[in-house]
This record gives sequence, C-alpha cells and structure tokens, in this order.
Amino acid sequence: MANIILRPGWQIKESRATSLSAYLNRRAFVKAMGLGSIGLSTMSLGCSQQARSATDPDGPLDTIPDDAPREGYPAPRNPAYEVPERVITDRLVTSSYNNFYEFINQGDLKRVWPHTEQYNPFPGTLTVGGLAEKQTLDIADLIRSVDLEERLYRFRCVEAWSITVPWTGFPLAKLIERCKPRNNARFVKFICVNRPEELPGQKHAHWYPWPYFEGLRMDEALNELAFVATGLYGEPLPKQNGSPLRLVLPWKYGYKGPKAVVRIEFARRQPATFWNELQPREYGFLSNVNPNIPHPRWSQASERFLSTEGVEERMPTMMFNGYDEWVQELYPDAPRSYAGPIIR
Ligand SMILES: Nc1nc2c(c(=O)[nH]1)N[C@H]1C(S)=C(S)[C@@H](COP(=O)(O)O)O[C@H]1N2
Ligand SMILES: [Mo]
Repeated sequence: MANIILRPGWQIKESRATSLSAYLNRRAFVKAMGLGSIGLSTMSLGCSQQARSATDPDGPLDTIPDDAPREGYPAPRNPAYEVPERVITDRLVTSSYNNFYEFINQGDLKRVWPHTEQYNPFPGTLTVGGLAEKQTLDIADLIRSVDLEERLYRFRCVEAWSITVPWTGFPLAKLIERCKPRNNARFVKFICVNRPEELPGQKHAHWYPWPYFEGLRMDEALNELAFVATGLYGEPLPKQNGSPLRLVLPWKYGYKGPKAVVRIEFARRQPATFWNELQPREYGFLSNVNPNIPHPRWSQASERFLSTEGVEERMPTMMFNGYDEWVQELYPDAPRSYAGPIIR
C-alpha cells in the first residue's frame, strides 16, 4: 500500500525505500528504548521530521490512551493459536513500524506514533446500521462487557513484511451476535474514525476516500479466527495500533483489518473497500495471504519477518498465512500452485 503514491505532494520519501534497520536506528527508537533523555538537541537525527511540541508522545508505548479500559488485562492466552516457527515480535517494533494512513504526515509513512497526539479515541461510540438492529454502543462499555482473551497470531502485510503479535480482544462473532443482523445480511462493512481535526493524514491527504472502510463476507466474519483487538502485549492498544478497536484477520493481508473502527453495517451486496477503490488492479476484496498469487508488482512467495530492533529474516509465506485448516473451506477456488497476478 505504501507504494500507492497517487499524489505525493509533501511526501518526499518512499517508505519502502527505507530499510527497517535504518528506520529503527532513528532517534525515536533510541528514545523508546529508554536510552536517553535525549533532548531536542538531537532532533537532527530524526530525519526530516517537523518540530515537535512539548505534548508529543515520548515514545511508541506512550500512546496508550489514559481512559482506555484496563480491566481484564493481561488476559489469559488462548492456547488454540500457536505460532511455533516464529518468535514474538518485540512490542517496540509492532508499535513503531505501522501502516495507518489517517496519521501520515511529513517524513516516513511507517512512523505513525509521533503524529497521534491530537487523537482521543475515548470516549467513543460504535454505531450499528444497515440490515441489523440500529444501535449505538459505548466502546469502553463494550470492552468492559466482554471476556477478553489473548491470541498469538501471525500478521502479514501485503507489502511482504510480517510480525507475530499477542493480541488482546474477543471474537468478532460475539460482536456480530450483539448487532443482531437480519437473516438476509450476507456481508458486513466496517467504517473507521473520521476526525480530520485529530488525524493529520485525513486533514492533509485529501485524495484518499476517507474514512477508511473495509468489508467481509458474513461467513468470513463469523470464522473463529476473526478477532476484535482491544489491546496487545497485555495492555490496551496504543493509538497507532488502532485504538479503540481494530479487526485482526490473520489469514488475510493486513489492510483487510481496519483500525479505529467506529461503525458496522450489514448488507446484502458486497461492499466497496478503501484500497480496492483506489487500486482495483492490485487489491481485491478477498485479499487472502497466498504465496501463489503475486502482487502485480512483487512476489508474495516470501516475507521479511520482523522480530526485534534492526533484525529481519526472510521466511517463506504460508498458504493463508498458516491458517489453512481454519479457512480452506471458505475458499475452494484458492490457487495452490503459482497462479500469476490475479486479483481476488
Ligand atoms: N483505519 C485504518 N486501518 C488500517 C490501515 C489504515 O491505514 N487505516 N492500514 C492497514 C494496513 S495496510 C496494515 S498492514 C495494518 C497495520 O496495522 P499495524 O500498524 O497495527 O501493524 O492496518 C490496516 N488497517
Ligand atoms: Mo499493510
């Protein structure tokens, strides 16, 4: 996604040209590692960042909203979901190397956390509409009303980087049940936060069709893997990871999992999606992780697994990101050998 640069404007640098290790060596990370009260005098190490104000977050873990519910953390790990072949990614990597276009600003696209200061996800509401019972749920109340669990999942971005993350949250099926969809609902659409005054990317990157929106077939949404994350690494979500709520669909590319969801709609017809609307020849509706379907501009046969500061490892990409046994029945037509760049 990062290389969909339709109208670069202020965006000088292509983030994909930045290696993770170069990225992680920057001031922000050094500071996050607690290596310093490194003051403003070292700002020049921070590449071409804007001057930061005294209220800016100090590091990528300083962005957990104060009023996020804390009851139930850390939640018990659900042992059904293991990632035996990989280590858990360092939480500083997971919270400092992000895709969240609502916040993009000058400089590095992946460096989201310094731009989150104005965003206040709590209090917030989740509205339900379309073919369902019309409702408005207070998100903090919703989080307090569910049994939180922890799930360790592989996470694969379409840009071919991957991480392993212990998410806290609850099954999407639980939320859908609460929405009371009508029998004729076959798809579910998710719409994300729309607050240009708090989200610099929404304010300035006006060529994107804000707010971010995504969609699933109902059978996909009800699969047991589909998860509503409210936290990670035993704590509530930092803003840049999608506070107050985000979806995690570990067999799909990361962009199918909307962050900062504030509305759910049920529909009879397949909904449009953000990246498909922007680049229909590159991003389909299903977007399942599949090493046999290359992106039109790069291979998906392997990925850069990010583990800790400056460390990445080439790994083979697994069918449905390693979740074949959970989801294969949903996709009988998925290619199991090299298929060429077909968009699904
Ligand atoms: N609202 C919103 N959700 C989003 C995105 C976004 O830009 N806006 N980016 C997507 C992409 S491309 C990825 S890879 C994941 C990144 O999640 P992470 O930064 O928490 O790892 O969020 C997805 N959800
Ligand atoms: Mo992504």
